[in-house]
Amino acid sequence: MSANGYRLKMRCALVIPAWVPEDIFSSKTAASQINYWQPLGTLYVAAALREAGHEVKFFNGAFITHEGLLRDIQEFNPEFIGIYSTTFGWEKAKKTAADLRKITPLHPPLNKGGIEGVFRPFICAGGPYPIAAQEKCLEDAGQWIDAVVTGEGEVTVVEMTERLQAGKSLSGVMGLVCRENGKVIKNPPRPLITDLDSLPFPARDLLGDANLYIPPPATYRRKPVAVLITSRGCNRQCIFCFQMDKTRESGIRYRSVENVIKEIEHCLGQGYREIKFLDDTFAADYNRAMRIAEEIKKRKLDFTWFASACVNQVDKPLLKAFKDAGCWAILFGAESGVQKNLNTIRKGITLEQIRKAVKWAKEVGLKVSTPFIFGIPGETFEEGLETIRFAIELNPNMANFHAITPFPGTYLYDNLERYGTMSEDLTDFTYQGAAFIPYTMTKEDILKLRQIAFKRFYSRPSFILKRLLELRSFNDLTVAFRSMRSLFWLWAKEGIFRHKV
Ligand code: B12
Repeated sequence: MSANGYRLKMRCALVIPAWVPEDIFSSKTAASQINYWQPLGTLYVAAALREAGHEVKFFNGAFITHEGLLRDIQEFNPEFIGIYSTTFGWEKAKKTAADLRKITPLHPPLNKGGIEGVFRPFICAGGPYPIAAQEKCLEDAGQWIDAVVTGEGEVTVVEMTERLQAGKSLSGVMGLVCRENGKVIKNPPRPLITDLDSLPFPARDLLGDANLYIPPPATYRRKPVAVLITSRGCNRQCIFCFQMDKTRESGIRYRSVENVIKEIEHCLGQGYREIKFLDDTFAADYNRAMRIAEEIKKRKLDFTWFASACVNQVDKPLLKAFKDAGCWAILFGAESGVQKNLNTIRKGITLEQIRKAVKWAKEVGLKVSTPFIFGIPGETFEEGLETIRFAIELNPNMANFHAITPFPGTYLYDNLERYGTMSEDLTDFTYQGAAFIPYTMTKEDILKLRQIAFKRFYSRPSFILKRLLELRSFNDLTVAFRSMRSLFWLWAKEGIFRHKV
């Protein structure tokens, strides 16, 4: 027991606030769109706290109600609580902190932090929104939250818990904004972790039933599916993308191929059969990507995988190597069918490069997924229709049609007035909510384009026939049924989007 009553082995709860698919999607189509990838970032923080000797439990509100979450956390009775938040999830994160504060502890008080006689767990927030909003989160959440982690969490949370145990001030802990004796302390940002190989593997064992963490239907082949990241950061300048390092000056930090392979083997040892690589650009280093594929093949590692790459960083031999190593699908960020709009979002690719990459991927037998976005600054409704025509011309196996979103911390958010207007409602900050409206379109235009896009792309008889001919398992059948149901509601024009067109 440390001098100020914190156990040397602190009980640390890491929490994803409660949310349901209907918070983002219409109830009629949520089943065919919902994604439950593992919360990798939070699992990295969990692994770091555990490696520092703390007892860590993970509570995921994607699968527990808010009340259930509060009950389970009360039972665990943590001294340290870390709450994850995206922009969309911030209101929920605040509510979770507020209600956790109201929970009366199950055992007598230990530290001097709180009011005499009442144990007061230390609550901090982390994740994309706190990283972008920083002290604004503290002001907004008032007494409910004690600190905000303003960058990568692994080192910061361990240093924080050490200071708490020693009863020392948190002043000077890099990558942290906190409140002490009523005053807000903004510590300097923590440099990004360069030696990623030094980090313990994400604590996936804390997830409980791994089969709960399934990607959207038709985007995985085998279960359970793990997500894994082989590098951090991106050196591209897309105006809508949230990155830890806004400037991108830190570029991409790579893990060694050996370290990546070790984690893959670790996941296979845990029973995973598919891996989704979360790297923003898996092939940014061509030779490294080739080596990872060759190593997977050489070691005959039995799993299927899915990765994202940039169209001008791949060629046919690399995609063939991916295929031969168990990759079954590749996601190319196509975004728009109009070159002017690709230039506006600073994507740094051409329509021709998109056509070539999709063609090569198909030729080597990979399934292709291409997301598109509507509402690009300067985009017209007619250009939006051109993007739909381009999507149909490319004819990928999966296409998604999002609304561009000005996430805090992005270039689009920081230069908003130049481009358009933004919703005040943080729950609109999903790829569906149309939180940004360019001066050249209306919100209805964006929602209409998404509706037309899904309807035209997925209702083509050739596409439906190809999907039916590809059915191989009962799972495929359920996926097809869900997609047909969404398609029906699409046509029925009823309840497809939260916002009426
Ligand atoms: C996995 C993932 C998911 C998973 C799991 C999310 C979760 N945690 O519950 C699922 C599929 C459920 C999901 C859903 C959504 N997501 Co998502 N998701 C991701 C993705 C692809 C990877 C996150 C990751 O693990 N990164 C790798 C790790 C190493 O980095 P990290 O997460 O930043 O973690 C570090 C720090 O943030 C911090 N940290 C992380 N967690 C915690 C927790 C605590 C307590 C602390 C102190 C620190 C801390 O330390 C970590 C290690 O250094 C990111 C894109 C990306 N590349 O980051 C988008 C991303 C986080 N998602 C995003 C969005 C918009 C959504 C949705 C709204 C999508 C939608 N449908 O519309 C929903 C909202 C869900 C919600 N409850 O809020 C945006 C958020 C942008 C923003 N500023 O809000 C991102 C950044 C994508 C993007 N670029 O636009 N997502």
